[in-house]
Amino acid sequence: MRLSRSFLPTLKETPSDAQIASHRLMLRAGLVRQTASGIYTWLPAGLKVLRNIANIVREEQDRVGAQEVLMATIQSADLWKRSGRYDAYGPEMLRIKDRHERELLYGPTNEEVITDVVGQELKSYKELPQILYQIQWKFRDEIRPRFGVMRGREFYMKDGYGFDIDYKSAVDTYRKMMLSYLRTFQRLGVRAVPMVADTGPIGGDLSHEFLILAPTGESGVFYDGALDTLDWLADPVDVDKSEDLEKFFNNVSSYYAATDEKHDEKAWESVPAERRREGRGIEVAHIFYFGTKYTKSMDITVAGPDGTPVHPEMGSYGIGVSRLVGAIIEASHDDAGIIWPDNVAPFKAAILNLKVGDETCDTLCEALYNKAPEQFLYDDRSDRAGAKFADADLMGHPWQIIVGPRGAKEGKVELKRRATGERFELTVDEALAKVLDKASGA
Ligand code: 5CA
Repeated sequence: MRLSRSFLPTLKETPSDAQIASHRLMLRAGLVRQTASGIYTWLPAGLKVLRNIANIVREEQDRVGAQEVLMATIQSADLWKRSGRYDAYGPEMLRIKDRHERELLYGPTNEEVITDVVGQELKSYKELPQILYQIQWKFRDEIRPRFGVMRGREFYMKDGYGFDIDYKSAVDTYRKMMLSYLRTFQRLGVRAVPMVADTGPIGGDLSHEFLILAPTGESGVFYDGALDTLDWLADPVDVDKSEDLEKFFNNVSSYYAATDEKHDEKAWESVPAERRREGRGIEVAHIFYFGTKYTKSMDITVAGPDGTPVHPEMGSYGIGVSRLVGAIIEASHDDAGIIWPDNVAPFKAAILNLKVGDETCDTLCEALYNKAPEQFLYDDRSDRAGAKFADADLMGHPWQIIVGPRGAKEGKVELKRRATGERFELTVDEALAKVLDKASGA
């Protein structure tokens, strides 16, 4: 994208109503604009980030055998009356009436819709297990929307639902999802630690939340730093083997990790002092096993092996995709701006033309830009170099390719790595190789 022609409204001043770094930076870097309390419009660069995250989530869901669907945002109140949650859910649910006075609602979560759809189609235990997921907008009328997209009212969530014939199979599904989440977060360039959690209004008795360490997090967290060193992308877990899943789960669970609500000082003391990580965490995902809670209340059965009807066992699996944009920034920024992990960044690199109008600079920049126009943000504005550096740092591109008249004459550019500040003098081809190689996720 050419900066001179793009809609990337950056702000020099810090917006006064934004209390935390990610909210300030998302506004300043032109990622989002608020349209009503807790409701945002995603601008071009912000939407790219949201899509990059969603695509990684999708790939890792598919990898463990989950199948993508897309449910409507608007739901019928009747379904929620069937499950008994219509009254229980309270004022967070946005209730709507259509022109025929029929009661509708904007979905805060989708257990009822998916249980109804699946229940109508499944006949036999042979069709199980099934894992279905979607990436879709949700609405919760939060009493205090705050911190920008971190606690919005409308937000983008990956919600997945597992259906199994018995407890053992449901636990396998739960463990598959846990692995898929750990892989997802690692690919996103952040560490999210799974911690045993309460199940709240979703219900059930096995649950973990995943927290990213950041000073502005809403929960206190304590965990064994050894968890940060485990490489889930290299771990050869066969997700079709129950023993593999069990080994994986026992390994994760063997390390201490707890939010302040569940913290156990005695167990904590058995973690070697140098490995104790203590701080605050942002909940970016939550997984629940809740057995037959919905299949019973909504009366969904399949024929079991001996022909008698069985209520399938369920779990639900959420990732806060829009919250992750804020959480990643909380975990990865400095005074100058955002530091995007490679796989999440809206652009792999900014090309900074320090002397627009100089033929050598212009020609070199154009040639570079045309190699991968969708991956680069070409700063072709005739602004001062200082303004370009500041904007590139603010927007957080993993690389800056700096093109000045002296280097350009020799076919050289300066490459800056945003995360470390390292600088390299390189030929155009060397710079391209470095930037695009990193971009492939290697
Ligand atoms: N039905 C289950 C999982 S499918 C569920 O709704 N779980 S949840 O309530 O924990 O939400 C899943 C994730 O959505 C949370 O971990 C959080 O990351 C994100 N989330 C929840 N509320 C908000 C909100 N108000 N703003 C932004 N993200 C949110």
